[in-house]
Amino acid sequence: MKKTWRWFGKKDNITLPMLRQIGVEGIVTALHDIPNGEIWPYEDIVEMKEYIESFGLEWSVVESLPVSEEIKYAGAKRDELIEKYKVSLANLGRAGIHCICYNFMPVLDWARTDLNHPWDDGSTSLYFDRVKFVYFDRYILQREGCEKDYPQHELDAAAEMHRKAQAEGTLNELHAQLTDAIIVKTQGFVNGNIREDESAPVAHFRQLLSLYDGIGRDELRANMKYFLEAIMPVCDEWAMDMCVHPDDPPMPLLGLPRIVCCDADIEWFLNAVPNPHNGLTFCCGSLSAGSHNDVPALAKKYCHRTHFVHLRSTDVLPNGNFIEADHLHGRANLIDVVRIFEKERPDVPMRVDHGRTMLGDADKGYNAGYSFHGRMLGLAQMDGVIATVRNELGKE
Ligand code: DNO
Repeated sequence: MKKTWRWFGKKDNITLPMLRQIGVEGIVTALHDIPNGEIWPYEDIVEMKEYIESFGLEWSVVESLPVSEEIKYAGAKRDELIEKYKVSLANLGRAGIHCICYNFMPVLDWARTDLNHPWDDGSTSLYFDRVKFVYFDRYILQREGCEKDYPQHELDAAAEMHRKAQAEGTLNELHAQLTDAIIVKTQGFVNGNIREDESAPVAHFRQLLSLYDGIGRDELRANMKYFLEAIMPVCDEWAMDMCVHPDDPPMPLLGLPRIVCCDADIEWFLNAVPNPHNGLTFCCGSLSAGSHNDVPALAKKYCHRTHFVHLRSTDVLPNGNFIEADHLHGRANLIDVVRIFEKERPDVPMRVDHGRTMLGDADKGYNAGYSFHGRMLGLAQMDGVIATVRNELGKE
Protein backbone atom coordinates (compact mmCIF):
# COMPACT_ATOMS: atom_id res chain seq x y z
CA MET A 1 0.00 0.00 0.00
CA LYS A 2 1.19 3.51 -0.70
CA LYS A 3 1.57 5.62 2.46
CA THR A 4 -0.30 8.89 2.09
CA TRP A 5 -1.34 11.64 4.51
CA ARG A 6 -4.27 14.05 4.56
CA TRP A 7 -2.78 17.54 4.37
CA PHE A 8 -5.00 20.62 4.42
CA GLY A 9 -2.93 22.82 2.11
CA LYS A 10 -0.43 25.58 2.63
CA LYS A 11 -2.25 26.87 5.74
CA ASP A 12 -1.84 23.50 7.49
CA ASN A 13 0.54 23.77 10.47
CA ILE A 14 1.83 20.35 9.50
CA THR A 15 4.19 21.05 6.64
CA LEU A 16 5.32 18.92 3.73
CA PRO A 17 8.96 18.79 4.95
CA MET A 18 7.64 17.40 8.27
CA LEU A 19 5.74 14.72 6.38
CA ARG A 20 8.78 13.67 4.38
CA GLN A 21 10.63 13.00 7.63
CA ILE A 22 8.03 10.48 8.79
CA GLY A 23 7.95 8.34 5.67
CA VAL A 24 4.92 9.77 3.88
CA GLU A 25 5.00 9.00 0.15
CA GLY A 26 1.93 10.74 -1.19
CA ILE A 27 -0.43 13.58 -0.29
CA VAL A 28 -4.19 13.57 0.02
CA THR A 29 -5.61 17.05 -0.30
CA ALA A 30 -8.17 19.32 -1.95
CA LEU A 31 -8.37 22.91 -3.18
CA HIS A 32 -9.94 23.88 0.12
CA ASP A 33 -10.37 27.56 -0.76
CA ILE A 34 -12.69 26.91 -3.70
CA PRO A 35 -16.32 27.01 -2.59
CA ASN A 36 -18.37 23.86 -2.92
CA GLY A 37 -19.94 23.69 -6.39
CA GLU A 38 -17.37 25.86 -8.16
CA ILE A 39 -15.06 24.57 -10.89
CA TRP A 40 -11.49 23.74 -9.90
CA PRO A 41 -9.40 25.61 -12.48
CA TYR A 42 -6.69 23.64 -14.25
CA GLU A 43 -4.03 26.24 -13.33
CA ASP A 44 -4.85 26.05 -9.61
CA ILE A 45 -4.63 22.27 -9.70
CA VAL A 46 -1.26 22.35 -11.44
CA GLU A 47 0.04 24.97 -9.02
CA MET A 48 -0.87 22.78 -6.03
CA LYS A 49 0.52 19.67 -7.70
CA GLU A 50 3.85 21.32 -8.47
CA TYR A 51 4.06 22.73 -4.95
CA ILE A 52 3.65 19.21 -3.53
CA GLU A 53 6.16 17.81 -6.02
CA SER A 54 8.72 20.46 -5.10
CA PHE A 55 9.03 18.61 -1.77
CA GLY A 56 9.64 15.27 -3.43
CA LEU A 57 6.07 14.09 -2.81
CA GLU A 58 3.13 13.45 -5.12
CA TRP A 59 -0.54 14.44 -5.01
CA SER A 60 -1.99 10.92 -4.85
CA VAL A 61 -5.66 11.47 -3.98
CA VAL A 62 -8.18 14.30 -3.94
CA GLU A 63 -10.22 14.28 -0.73
CA SER A 64 -12.74 15.58 -1.37
CA LEU A 65 -14.15 16.94 -4.57
CA PRO A 66 -17.40 17.68 -2.74
CA VAL A 67 -20.77 16.82 -4.24
CA SER A 68 -23.13 19.76 -3.71
CA GLU A 69 -26.25 19.20 -1.67
CA GLU A 70 -28.32 20.16 -4.68
CA ILE A 71 -26.96 17.15 -6.58
CA LYS A 72 -27.79 14.92 -3.63
CA TYR A 73 -31.38 16.12 -3.21
CA ALA A 74 -31.90 16.74 -6.96
CA GLY A 75 -32.55 20.47 -6.80
CA ALA A 76 -33.17 22.73 -9.76
CA LYS A 77 -29.48 23.36 -10.40
CA ARG A 78 -28.47 19.71 -10.29
CA ASP A 79 -27.50 19.35 -13.96
CA GLU A 80 -25.58 22.61 -13.98
CA LEU A 81 -23.64 21.53 -10.90
CA ILE A 82 -22.92 18.11 -12.40
CA GLU A 83 -21.55 19.84 -15.53
CA LYS A 84 -19.21 21.86 -13.31
CA TYR A 85 -18.18 18.72 -11.45
CA LYS A 86 -17.30 17.10 -14.78
CA VAL A 87 -15.11 20.06 -15.76
CA SER A 88 -13.25 19.81 -12.43
CA LEU A 89 -12.77 16.09 -13.00
CA ALA A 90 -11.42 16.63 -16.51
CA ASN A 91 -9.07 19.36 -15.23
CA LEU A 92 -7.76 17.01 -12.55
CA GLY A 93 -7.31 14.21 -15.07
CA ARG A 94 -5.46 16.50 -17.48
CA ALA A 95 -3.16 17.50 -14.61
CA GLY A 96 -2.41 13.82 -13.89
CA ILE A 97 -4.49 13.27 -10.75
CA HIS A 98 -6.81 10.31 -11.08
CA CYS A 99 -8.15 9.28 -7.68
CA ILE A 100 -11.12 11.19 -6.25
CA CYS A 101 -12.70 10.61 -2.84
CA TYR A 102 -16.18 12.04 -2.26
CA ASN A 103 -19.22 11.19 -0.21
CA PHE A 104 -22.97 11.10 -0.67
CA MET A 105 -24.02 11.88 2.91
CA PRO A 106 -26.81 14.47 3.07
CA VAL A 107 -26.00 17.64 5.04
CA LEU A 108 -24.01 16.04 7.84
CA ASP A 109 -20.66 14.51 6.91
CA TRP A 110 -19.03 12.49 9.70
CA ALA A 111 -20.59 12.81 13.17
CA ARG A 112 -19.06 12.84 16.66
CA THR A 113 -20.36 14.17 19.98
CA ASP A 114 -17.00 14.57 21.79
CA LEU A 115 -13.81 15.82 20.23
CA ASN A 116 -11.64 15.40 23.34
CA HIS A 117 -12.75 12.23 25.06
CA PRO A 118 -10.10 11.47 27.73
CA TRP A 119 -8.14 8.22 27.75
CA ASP A 120 -6.50 6.83 30.89
CA ASP A 121 -3.03 7.46 29.47
CA GLY A 122 -3.57 11.23 29.21
CA SER A 123 -4.30 11.41 25.46
CA THR A 124 -7.76 12.14 24.04
CA SER A 125 -9.76 10.97 21.05
CA LEU A 126 -13.03 11.49 19.24
CA TYR A 127 -16.11 9.75 20.60
CA PHE A 128 -19.76 9.19 19.72
CA ASP A 129 -22.22 9.11 22.60
CA ARG A 130 -25.70 8.06 21.56
CA VAL A 131 -27.50 9.83 24.39
CA LYS A 132 -25.71 13.11 23.65
CA PHE A 133 -26.68 12.74 20.01
CA VAL A 134 -30.33 12.13 20.96
CA TYR A 135 -30.07 15.17 23.22
CA PHE A 136 -28.80 17.30 20.33
CA ASP A 137 -31.66 16.18 18.10
CA ARG A 138 -34.40 16.54 20.73
CA TYR A 139 -33.33 19.61 22.77
CA ILE A 140 -31.07 21.66 20.49
CA LEU A 141 -32.27 20.96 16.98
CA GLN A 142 -35.79 20.25 18.28
CA ARG A 143 -36.54 18.20 15.18
CA GLU A 144 -40.23 17.47 14.87
CA GLY A 145 -41.10 13.83 15.47
CA CYS A 146 -37.51 12.86 16.28
CA GLU A 147 -38.70 10.80 19.28
CA LYS A 148 -39.80 7.99 16.99
CA ASP A 149 -36.19 7.41 15.88
CA TYR A 150 -34.87 6.46 19.32
CA PRO A 151 -35.54 3.80 21.97
CA GLN A 152 -37.30 4.98 25.12
CA HIS A 153 -34.29 4.40 27.39
CA GLU A 154 -32.18 6.81 25.28
CA LEU A 155 -34.95 9.43 25.30
CA ASP A 156 -35.19 9.04 29.08
CA ALA A 157 -31.43 9.43 29.50
CA ALA A 158 -31.46 12.56 27.31
CA ALA A 159 -34.33 13.99 29.39
CA GLU A 160 -32.31 13.33 32.52
CA MET A 161 -29.30 15.07 30.98
CA HIS A 162 -31.53 18.06 30.28
CA ARG A 163 -32.96 18.12 33.80
CA LYS A 164 -29.52 17.90 35.35
CA ALA A 165 -27.99 20.64 33.19
CA GLN A 166 -30.96 22.86 34.01
CA ALA A 167 -30.59 22.24 37.75
CA GLU A 168 -26.85 22.90 37.61
CA GLY A 169 -27.17 25.96 35.38
CA THR A 170 -24.95 24.43 32.66
CA LEU A 171 -27.49 24.29 29.85
CA ASN A 172 -25.80 26.91 27.68
CA GLU A 173 -22.45 25.26 28.06
CA LEU A 174 -23.84 21.85 27.13
CA HIS A 175 -25.65 23.24 24.08
CA ALA A 176 -22.58 25.11 22.90
CA GLN A 177 -20.35 22.06 23.32
CA LEU A 178 -22.66 19.69 21.43
CA THR A 179 -23.41 22.16 18.65
CA ASP A 180 -19.73 22.83 18.21
CA ALA A 181 -18.81 19.13 18.07
CA ILE A 182 -21.69 17.85 15.94
CA ILE A 183 -22.26 20.55 13.34
CA VAL A 184 -19.37 23.03 13.48
CA LYS A 185 -15.89 21.67 14.25
CA THR A 186 -16.35 18.36 12.46
CA GLN A 187 -18.01 19.88 9.38
CA GLY A 188 -16.51 23.22 8.43
CA PHE A 189 -13.20 21.95 7.18
CA VAL A 190 -14.58 19.01 5.22
CA ASN A 191 -17.57 20.35 3.31
CA GLY A 192 -18.18 24.00 4.09
CA ASN A 193 -21.92 23.59 4.79
CA ILE A 194 -21.47 25.19 8.21
CA ARG A 195 -18.56 27.55 8.76
CA GLU A 196 -16.68 28.06 12.04
CA ASP A 197 -17.60 31.75 12.23
CA GLU A 198 -21.37 31.37 11.82
CA SER A 199 -23.52 33.22 14.32
CA ALA A 200 -26.56 30.90 14.12
CA PRO A 201 -25.32 27.45 13.08
CA VAL A 202 -28.37 25.59 14.39
CA ALA A 203 -30.84 27.71 12.40
CA HIS A 204 -28.74 27.26 9.28
CA PHE A 205 -28.49 23.54 9.89
CA ARG A 206 -32.29 23.25 10.22
CA GLN A 207 -32.68 24.98 6.92
CA LEU A 208 -30.24 22.54 5.28
CA LEU A 209 -32.16 19.59 6.74
CA SER A 210 -35.41 20.90 5.29
CA LEU A 211 -33.95 20.60 1.78
CA TYR A 212 -34.31 16.86 2.21
CA ASP A 213 -38.01 16.85 3.00
CA GLY A 214 -39.46 14.02 0.96
CA ILE A 215 -36.06 12.48 0.17
CA GLY A 216 -35.88 8.95 1.52
CA ARG A 217 -33.50 6.13 0.87
CA ASP A 218 -34.87 5.27 -2.59
CA GLU A 219 -34.76 8.87 -3.78
CA LEU A 220 -31.20 9.34 -2.53
CA ARG A 221 -30.13 6.14 -4.25
CA ALA A 222 -31.71 7.29 -7.50
CA ASN A 223 -29.88 10.63 -7.18
CA MET A 224 -26.56 8.91 -6.58
CA LYS A 225 -27.07 6.71 -9.63
CA TYR A 226 -28.01 9.74 -11.72
CA PHE A 227 -24.84 11.54 -10.63
CA LEU A 228 -22.58 8.55 -11.26
CA GLU A 229 -24.05 7.80 -14.68
CA ALA A 230 -23.60 11.43 -15.67
CA ILE A 231 -19.92 11.58 -14.73
CA MET A 232 -18.78 8.13 -15.94
CA PRO A 233 -18.04 9.29 -19.52
CA VAL A 234 -15.54 11.85 -18.14
CA CYS A 235 -14.11 9.19 -15.83
CA ASP A 236 -13.63 6.88 -18.81
CA GLU A 237 -12.02 9.60 -20.88
CA TRP A 238 -9.58 10.78 -18.18
CA ALA A 239 -9.14 7.53 -16.21
CA MET A 240 -10.68 8.99 -13.07
CA ASP A 241 -11.29 6.61 -10.20
CA MET A 242 -14.22 7.83 -8.12
CA CYS A 243 -14.30 6.43 -4.61
CA VAL A 244 -17.24 7.08 -2.36
CA HIS A 245 -16.55 7.38 1.34
CA PRO A 246 -18.83 5.22 3.51
CA ASP A 247 -21.23 7.00 5.83
CA ASP A 248 -19.67 7.79 9.18
CA PRO A 249 -21.18 6.40 11.34
CA PRO A 250 -22.85 3.87 9.03
CA MET A 251 -26.49 4.49 9.97
CA PRO A 252 -29.23 7.04 9.23
CA LEU A 253 -28.96 10.21 11.35
CA LEU A 254 -31.35 13.07 12.14
CA GLY A 255 -34.03 11.64 9.90
CA LEU A 256 -31.71 11.81 6.87
CA PRO A 257 -31.20 8.73 4.73
CA ARG A 258 -27.66 7.36 4.47
CA ILE A 259 -26.97 4.86 1.71
CA VAL A 260 -23.35 3.68 2.03
CA CYS A 261 -23.55 1.87 5.36
CA CYS A 262 -23.23 -1.87 4.86
CA ASP A 263 -22.49 -4.75 2.52
CA ALA A 264 -25.86 -4.54 0.73
CA ASP A 265 -25.45 -0.78 0.19
CA ILE A 266 -21.97 -1.15 -1.28
CA GLU A 267 -23.12 -3.97 -3.50
CA TRP A 268 -26.05 -1.85 -4.65
CA PHE A 269 -24.10 1.21 -5.80
CA LEU A 270 -21.31 -0.81 -7.41
CA ASN A 271 -23.85 -2.83 -9.40
CA ALA A 272 -26.07 0.16 -10.16
CA VAL A 273 -23.22 1.67 -12.18
CA PRO A 274 -20.98 -1.27 -13.05
CA ASN A 275 -18.01 0.73 -14.33
CA PRO A 276 -14.63 0.02 -12.66
CA HIS A 277 -14.18 3.80 -12.20
CA ASN A 278 -17.16 3.72 -9.85
CA GLY A 279 -15.43 2.53 -6.70
CA LEU A 280 -15.04 2.76 -2.99
CA THR A 281 -12.92 4.50 -0.38
CA PHE A 282 -12.53 1.61 1.99
CA CYS A 283 -12.77 3.52 5.28
CA CYS A 284 -12.20 0.82 7.88
CA GLY A 285 -13.06 3.23 10.69
CA SER A 286 -16.45 4.27 9.39
CA LEU A 287 -17.44 0.71 8.52
CA SER A 288 -16.24 -0.65 11.87
CA ALA A 289 -18.50 1.74 13.79
CA GLY A 290 -21.50 -0.32 12.68
CA SER A 291 -21.67 -3.61 14.57
CA HIS A 292 -23.37 -5.08 11.47
CA ASN A 293 -20.11 -4.79 9.48
CA ASP A 294 -17.31 -7.38 9.39
CA VAL A 295 -14.51 -5.19 8.08
CA PRO A 296 -11.99 -7.81 6.86
CA ALA A 297 -14.82 -9.72 5.12
CA LEU A 298 -15.86 -6.51 3.33
CA ALA A 299 -12.23 -5.82 2.41
CA LYS A 300 -11.96 -9.25 0.85
CA LYS A 301 -15.19 -8.79 -1.06
CA TYR A 302 -14.58 -5.24 -2.30
CA CYS A 303 -10.80 -4.81 -2.59
CA HIS A 304 -11.05 -4.96 -6.38
CA ARG A 305 -13.40 -1.98 -6.51
CA THR A 306 -11.43 -0.04 -3.88
CA HIS A 307 -9.22 2.82 -5.04
CA PHE A 308 -8.29 4.34 -1.69
CA VAL A 309 -8.10 3.01 1.88
CA HIS A 310 -8.52 4.77 5.24
CA LEU A 311 -6.81 2.81 8.00
CA ARG A 312 -8.61 3.48 11.27
CA SER A 313 -10.42 1.37 13.85
CA THR A 314 -13.17 1.81 16.41
CA ASP A 315 -14.66 -0.05 19.33
CA VAL A 316 -18.43 -0.24 19.63
CA LEU A 317 -19.50 -0.35 23.28
CA PRO A 318 -22.46 -2.41 24.55
CA ASN A 319 -24.69 0.70 24.68
CA GLY A 320 -23.95 1.51 21.02
CA ASN A 321 -21.52 4.36 21.72
CA PHE A 322 -18.29 4.13 19.79
CA ILE A 323 -14.75 5.26 20.39
CA GLU A 324 -11.79 5.54 18.07
CA ALA A 325 -9.54 2.59 18.89
CA ASP A 326 -5.80 2.68 18.42
CA HIS A 327 -4.71 1.49 15.02
CA LEU A 328 -3.58 -1.95 16.17
CA HIS A 329 -6.80 -2.80 17.99
CA GLY A 330 -10.54 -2.43 17.77
CA ARG A 331 -13.10 -4.12 15.58
CA ALA A 332 -11.70 -3.05 12.19
CA ASN A 333 -8.88 -5.58 12.52
CA LEU A 334 -6.45 -3.52 10.46
CA ILE A 335 -3.80 -6.22 10.55
CA ASP A 336 -6.04 -8.52 8.52
CA VAL A 337 -7.16 -5.65 6.30
CA VAL A 338 -3.53 -4.84 5.45
CA ARG A 339 -2.92 -8.53 4.68
CA ILE A 340 -5.78 -8.46 2.19
CA PHE A 341 -4.77 -5.25 0.44
CA GLU A 342 -1.03 -6.03 0.37
CA LYS A 343 -1.86 -9.27 -1.36
CA GLU A 344 -4.62 -8.16 -3.73
CA ARG A 345 -3.98 -4.44 -4.30
CA PRO A 346 -0.37 -3.67 -3.26
CA ASP A 347 -0.32 -0.24 -4.96
CA VAL A 348 -3.53 1.15 -3.48
CA PRO A 349 -3.01 4.45 -1.60
CA MET A 350 -3.86 4.36 2.09
CA ARG A 351 -3.88 7.05 4.70
CA VAL A 352 -4.01 6.67 8.42
CA ASP A 353 -7.28 8.29 9.40
CA HIS A 354 -7.78 10.23 12.60
CA GLY A 355 -5.40 9.93 15.51
CA ARG A 356 -5.43 10.62 19.19
CA THR A 357 -4.52 14.07 20.44
CA MET A 358 -1.29 13.65 22.39
CA LEU A 359 2.06 15.11 23.35
CA GLY A 360 1.19 18.76 22.80
CA ASP A 361 -1.13 18.30 19.79
CA ALA A 362 -3.97 19.98 21.71
CA ASP A 363 -2.44 23.49 21.50
CA LYS A 364 -1.76 23.44 17.80
CA GLY A 365 -5.25 24.18 16.44
CA TYR A 366 -5.39 21.08 14.25
CA ASN A 367 -8.68 20.04 12.66
CA ALA A 368 -10.69 17.65 14.82
CA GLY A 369 -9.22 14.16 14.54
CA TYR A 370 -6.24 15.32 12.50
CA SER A 371 -3.48 15.65 15.09
CA PHE A 372 0.18 15.33 14.18
CA HIS A 373 1.63 13.08 16.86
CA GLY A 374 -1.45 10.86 17.10
CA ARG A 375 -1.56 10.28 13.37
CA MET A 376 2.21 9.83 13.24
CA LEU A 377 1.92 7.09 15.86
CA GLY A 378 -0.86 5.45 13.82
CA LEU A 379 1.25 5.67 10.68
CA ALA A 380 4.26 4.14 12.44
CA GLN A 381 2.06 1.29 13.69
CA MET A 382 0.63 0.68 10.22
CA ASP A 383 4.07 0.98 8.66
CA GLY A 384 5.24 -1.83 10.92
CA VAL A 385 2.26 -3.97 10.00
CA ILE A 386 2.81 -3.37 6.28
CA ALA A 387 6.50 -4.28 6.54
CA THR A 388 5.64 -7.47 8.48
CA VAL A 389 2.98 -8.49 5.99
CA ARG A 390 5.30 -7.84 3.06
CA ASN A 391 7.88 -9.99 4.76
CA GLU A 392 5.28 -12.76 5.24
CA LEU A 393 4.45 -12.54 1.55
CA GLY A 394 8.12 -12.80 0.66
CA LYS A 395 8.14 -9.29 -0.82
CA GLU A 396 10.82 -7.66 1.29
C1 DNO B 1 -13.46 12.64 8.37
C2 DNO B 1 -13.43 12.18 6.99
C3 DNO B 1 -14.59 12.60 6.12
C4 DNO B 1 -14.23 12.40 4.68
C5 DNO B 1 -15.28 12.85 3.73
C6 DNO B 1 -14.94 12.38 2.33
O1 DNO B 1 -12.50 12.55 9.02
O2 DNO B 1 -13.23 10.83 6.93
O3 DNO B 1 -14.91 13.91 6.34
O4 DNO B 1 -13.10 13.14 4.37
O5 DNO B 1 -16.50 12.34 4.08
O6 DNO B 1 -15.78 13.00 1.44
